[in-house]
Amino acid sequence: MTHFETQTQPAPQFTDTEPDGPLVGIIMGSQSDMELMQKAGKVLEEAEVSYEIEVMSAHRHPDRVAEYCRTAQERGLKVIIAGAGLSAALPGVAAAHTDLPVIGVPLSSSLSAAGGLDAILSVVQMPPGVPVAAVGLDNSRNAAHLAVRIINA
Ligand code: RP5
Repeated sequence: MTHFETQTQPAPQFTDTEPDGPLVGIIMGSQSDMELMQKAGKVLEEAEVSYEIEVMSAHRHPDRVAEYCRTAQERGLKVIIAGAGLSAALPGVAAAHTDLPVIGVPLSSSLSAAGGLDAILSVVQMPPGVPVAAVGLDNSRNAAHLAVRIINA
């Protein structure tokens, strides 16, 4: 039987980083996630860590997600925080397109199954080699705190 396993690659060296660009990218699957995900932005502001924030869905805008994540490192981002609800593919898809640390925030919504367990499992159950660090349901603030720790490590 053939065994496929993703290997972490050596970090590519970029020469055209934007030194004054944001360090954290906050992305989310829907505008309806914005209010919750802005709480991560507030934590980053308090920590004086620069960030950008944008709605892009793994299902509705797959090309935008791929382009954003593939260029994130060369633009100077250090961490991506990705929030999504329901079949929450965004954090995993982000991790598939970048070697940066990705922190997934499972979100609840009015359509959630089992109170948001659908999103929790979607974020947590990544295959070996494509890691996503998951925080608790709707806990975007912890994602920001973790991002700050990663940047300061
Ligand atoms: C997910 O579906 C989004 O992340 C959001 O949490 C949920 C509902 O999205 P909307 O139907 O409100 O756009 O993709």
